[in-house]
Amino acid sequence: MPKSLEFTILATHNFARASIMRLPHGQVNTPVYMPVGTKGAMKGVTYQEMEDLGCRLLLANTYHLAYKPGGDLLEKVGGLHNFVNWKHNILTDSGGFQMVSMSKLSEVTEEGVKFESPYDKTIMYLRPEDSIHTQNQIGADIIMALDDVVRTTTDGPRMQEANERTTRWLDRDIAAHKRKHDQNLFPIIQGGVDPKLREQSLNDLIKREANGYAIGGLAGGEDKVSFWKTVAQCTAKLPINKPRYLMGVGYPVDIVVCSCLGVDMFDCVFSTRTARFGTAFTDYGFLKLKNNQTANVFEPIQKGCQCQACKSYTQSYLHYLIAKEEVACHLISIHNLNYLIQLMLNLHQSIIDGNLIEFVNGFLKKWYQKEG
Ligand code: PRF
Ligand code: ZN
Repeated sequence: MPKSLEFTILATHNFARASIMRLPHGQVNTPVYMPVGTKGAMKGVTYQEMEDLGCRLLLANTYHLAYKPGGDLLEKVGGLHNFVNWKHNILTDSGGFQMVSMSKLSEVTEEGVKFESPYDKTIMYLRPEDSIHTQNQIGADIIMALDDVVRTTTDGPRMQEANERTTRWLDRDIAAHKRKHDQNLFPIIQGGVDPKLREQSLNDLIKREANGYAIGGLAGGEDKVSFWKTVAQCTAKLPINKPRYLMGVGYPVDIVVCSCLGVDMFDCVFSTRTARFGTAFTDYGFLKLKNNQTANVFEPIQKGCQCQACKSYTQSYLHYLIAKEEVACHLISIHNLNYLIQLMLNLHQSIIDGNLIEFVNGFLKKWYQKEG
């Protein structure tokens, strides 16, 4: 039987790695950015467009899909791949993060999480067994453990409890997982920015010998130095021959730095969310297309960008369009996704070509220097 995940490192530079990850729905080059289609749809972008952009691994969320259309319906149609007609890979987050993002509507006990729906006030229980059962029904290529997530800035006994509970829940996840042959369950390292708690989480989770690991509990308001130190502590200890996924990180500079620290996978809603507010990624930092100055710029968002928006339209036209038409958000989303997908390809290739240092220097120099 073929393995559900094969991870081949092609080249390294210090901690950075360029790899090929083979999953049940095809091959993915890493480092990789995974666009987020929380509810089984990308906001304003079709799956065909995602494929054309070169995306081979997308993220969806168990909590939202369990609510609608529901695990039973997805199982009936043969999983989310069939339901949305996406032939490449999918990763589902467990719903753990919603404990933080929807904390006013959730309650955590040793048994699991109880959510009140923000839509119709119905109650949903998400125990480790429920999260895994729903993720088995959804059928993603990588599924995530249900973790007890607390705000990064929490400390004291609650952080310790969350850490230890995440390990206890992982054992319940592993016991409940029915599709080990074609779905990879990734544990999530927790422990906030406390090195001792991280160490404990790393030791406990590495013992469970998963096919890959996630670094959770970051990008939640901690300072940059603690963030980098914690990422470095995790990548130094995690098994070299398995993929590492840093959850919720998608700011271009963070992706570049953390790839250098040995992270292989990233996800974040930031690229598409910020696009809907009219902000585009460029080599020179963020470009706010709502800004009146762009009305007189008859050039694309980014010279040389091969995306649909840049090949066809000027900043001036996009600026004009934003006030009137949804299609502007669509075009900027496509540009931002293309930007990140190309950034990842460049990182991958520069590690292989042995010029990561030059690439990172060039990237940072431009990012922190205004054009012109
Ligand atoms: N756990 C889960 N999903 C997440 C995170 C986490 O810690 C983060 C990090 N803040 C983003 N998404 N399950
Ligand atoms: Zn573009």
